[in-house]
Amino acid sequence: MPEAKIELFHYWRSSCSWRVRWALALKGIAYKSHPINLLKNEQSDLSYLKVNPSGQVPCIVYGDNALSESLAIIEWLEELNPEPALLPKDAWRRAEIRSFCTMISSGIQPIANLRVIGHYSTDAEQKAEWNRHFIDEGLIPVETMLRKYSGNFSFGDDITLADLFLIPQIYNAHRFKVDMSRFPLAQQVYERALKTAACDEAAPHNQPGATV
Ligand SMILES: N[C@@H](CCC(=O)N[C@@H](CS)C(=O)NCC(=O)O)C(=O)O
Repeated sequence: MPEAKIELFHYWRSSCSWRVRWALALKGIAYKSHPINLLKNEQSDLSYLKVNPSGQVPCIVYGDNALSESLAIIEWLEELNPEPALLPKDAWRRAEIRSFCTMISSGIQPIANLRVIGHYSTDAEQKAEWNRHFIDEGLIPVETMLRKYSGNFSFGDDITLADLFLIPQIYNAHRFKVDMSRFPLAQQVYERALKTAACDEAAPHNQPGATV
């Protein structure tokens, strides 16, 4: 367990924040919550930029230090509290899981980020169509990987890092009305994961400020 208390800056509906909240819940690590309202542009407040110059969530503060980027945060949590393990012992399988996560964290999520779609259009339906298009396209290789690796969850029958990245992305796919009948394995894993306690605890509807 960490000696200092972890502080988490996050937004209830942010998929990247959900990844970190889920890892914290799985590893039983308590944290102090600092909601940052992205719709009120609080991520651009000077006070927050002093914590995280990238002006994005999530970010954690631990003692005198701050750490951004969900993958780096989760891998640090994994080293701090190795159980339950989010990555398997086999080095090649770990690399495959990281590859899967990166398809989502680099290939899908950034294209649908608020600052990207806000620059593209101010029209709500145009923005939704943009998200729908890129999430749909990005899920094609994800579903192909699931065909090879999935069991009850993305990689086999245990929750791994891969699920922490997949499930929040599928939540957003539903939000933007992606046709999930095209991605049956992703949908099955999503439904199963939502029933697990740690995933639910970290889910958007259980966060401060949630409006759904
Ligand atoms: N690569 C970063 C991405 C962080 C990110 O894009 N966060 C979004 C919410 S999911 C955000 O803060 N968006 C605010 C904005 O676009 O201004 C991570 O994995 O933590």
